[in-house]
Amino acid sequence: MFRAACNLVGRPTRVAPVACRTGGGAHTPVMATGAQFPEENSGEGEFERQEDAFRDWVRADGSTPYPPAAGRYHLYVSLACPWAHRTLIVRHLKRLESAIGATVVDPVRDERGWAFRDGPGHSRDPVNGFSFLSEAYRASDPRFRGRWTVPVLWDKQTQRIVNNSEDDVCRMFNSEFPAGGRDTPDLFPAALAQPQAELSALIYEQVNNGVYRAGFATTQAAYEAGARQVFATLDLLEARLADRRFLFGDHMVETDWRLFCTLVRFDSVYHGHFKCNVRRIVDYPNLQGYLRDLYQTPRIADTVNFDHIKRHYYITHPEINPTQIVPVGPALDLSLPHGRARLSAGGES
Ligand SMILES: N[C@@H](CCC(=O)N[C@@H](CS)C(=O)NCC(=O)O)C(=O)O
Repeated sequence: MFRAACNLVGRPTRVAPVACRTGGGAHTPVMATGAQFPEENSGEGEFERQEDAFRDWVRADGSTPYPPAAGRYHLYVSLACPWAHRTLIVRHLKRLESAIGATVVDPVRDERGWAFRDGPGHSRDPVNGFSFLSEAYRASDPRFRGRWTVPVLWDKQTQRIVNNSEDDVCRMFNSEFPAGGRDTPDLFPAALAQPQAELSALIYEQVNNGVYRAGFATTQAAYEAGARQVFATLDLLEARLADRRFLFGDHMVETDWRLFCTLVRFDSVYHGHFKCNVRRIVDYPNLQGYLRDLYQTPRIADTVNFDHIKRHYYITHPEINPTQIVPVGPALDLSLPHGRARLSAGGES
């Protein structure tokens, strides 16, 4: 099993000063333990995520070389990854499964990046026969030097990646592809555009990426700043959800699903592995009910794979968990009653 200090092929490990692990006060800089992703670590031990590199758009109006043809595009995802998970959820909610295929990678990633192999809940690549996701990146841009991330929206016709930003892919699935059913939800309603963009940005920064900023920090100060921000925002969201079923009222929008993708992983991996341990989601009554409510939305549970989630995080970040032992808990039951229907205009349902 891969246990090297650096998770990236040919990348030098940048050694940053790190504070003594005795608290967040006065620091005596000592040599850092290696960062999980050295090239995305600031001098202050903060994790600074790479930008998404492929940002072309599928457009229904013909303004790009990518029309929304059924069967033309394919999604490469990991069920462990919160960003990829959101694209899979939107694909489900918009009933695009038959128009857009999807292949799940092995949750355990090594220095070669995500791999396609047969196993429980993952498979070989039926579209291109790639062994590794890096092959899709290399085929699209031989000069690409970043991390080979999921999700990837692949175009079978031009044989290249159209887009690897989950935000873009979710918007395309919502609005550019003809939804596969009449009553699919609009996840980006025009009337909410501004407040939704603001809340989504907050949740991205402080929660979705906040847990990574805590987990991938290599100084005490950077960790504490990240972790405190996560809980300050969860506290705000707990209050917001006291009298609304979903973040914007009775109808779920994409922002709910971006929050869901972090909440559903929180008690299993972010609480322990990323040290976001002030509280668990089960300790927040409203967030816990809300998480169950979203989880119990038809067919969403099929997209949640705790085996992939736990094995990915605990095995794939050797800088954080060198033994690569995967914990047996926690015991979670997201199928219990959520008690949130009383908050809808229609009352119980
Ligand atoms: N596109 C996302 C990031 C996607 C991402 O980081 N995916 C992770 C998995 S959760 C990945 O594929 N990592 C591959 C690697 O680190 O080598 C964003 O910028 O917010």
